[in-house]
Amino acid sequence: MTQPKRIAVTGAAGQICYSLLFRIANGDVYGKDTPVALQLLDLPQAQKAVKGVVMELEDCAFPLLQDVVITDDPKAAFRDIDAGFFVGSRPRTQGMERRDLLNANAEIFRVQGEALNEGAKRDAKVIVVGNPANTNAMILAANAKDFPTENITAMLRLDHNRALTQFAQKAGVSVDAIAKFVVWGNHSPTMFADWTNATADGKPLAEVIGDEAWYKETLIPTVAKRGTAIIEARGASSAASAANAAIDHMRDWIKGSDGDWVSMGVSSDGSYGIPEGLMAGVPVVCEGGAYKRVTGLEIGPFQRQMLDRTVAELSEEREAVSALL
Ligand code: NAX
Repeated sequence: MTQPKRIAVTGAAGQICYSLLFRIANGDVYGKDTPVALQLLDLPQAQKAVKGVVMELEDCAFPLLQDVVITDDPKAAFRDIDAGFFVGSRPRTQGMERRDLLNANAEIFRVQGEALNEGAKRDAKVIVVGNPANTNAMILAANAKDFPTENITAMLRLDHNRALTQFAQKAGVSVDAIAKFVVWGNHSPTMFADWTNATADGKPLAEVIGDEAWYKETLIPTVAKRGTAIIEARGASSAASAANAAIDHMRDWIKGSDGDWVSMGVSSDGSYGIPEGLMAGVPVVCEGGAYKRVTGLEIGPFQRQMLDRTVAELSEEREAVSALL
């Protein structure tokens, strides 16, 4: 059998991982012909819970799952990895200011960036899910000095997928009929779900739906507030859908996106007026194990206003954690 792909997953005892780990072990990222080994990181107090999850993984008898490591040491977790899902992060607790939350997470991702730098394969692909995902990914990249920054990405795919279904329902088409849609900016309520170039079965989506007021007043806020709506309905934050989005993001990056756009948080090259180095959601096309930014798009006044708003928030976050960059 071929060598397994070694995959680090942080926050392994958490609720997203309770779905994510089983999907990875089932071959949903690398495919049904590629064995995998999991390197699971969580805090010391969560080690027992991780062991419980691993017992359940064993009880699934996944043919592709060759090895599982459980650790509270980031260096052990990231050694020789081909991929990393950075899900674990510090949640906001009562009375905690946004700046404190940013700083607590910045410290976690500083330590993990150094460990990634020390042990991971240089072509490892990394997705940051743990919030604030974009800024955490930026800190990770800044502290993994010999690791290629383009291999560190942040997850916007859940927002992307959420919007696809809303559009498909409104347009009366299937989700895979929709192409060239993107969520720009920060994974936060300022994100910009942009249908400007989107098509449904090859026709402009805006014409198919024919209701700009719905797009601006319903779609954009619905997608932005979807996480809160899930918490209100379920009593817990998005988990299976977040895991699914992480799988989609990594699978497309590895296997390709068939020419379609997907939304990924990547380190800005300065295009579209997004300051260089910010980890911002942009449209990309994945092919041959790499992503390429979609370039040369014209940005209209409404797009500019929405983009500037989310980029301003990313700049503020960068400012708040500047000591660790
Ligand atoms: P949980 O609170 O269920 O699990 C988090 C796990 O991370 C816990 O087991 C905890 O012990 C662990 N952890 C904390 N600090 C750690 C560290 N330094 N090293 C390793 N593990 C650590 O959260 P869950 O619902 O699984 O969500 C995880 C993260 O995803 C949160 O930050 C959440 O806000 C974020 N999300 C991001 C989304 C995105 O689209 N980018 C969407 C879903 C989700 O809200």
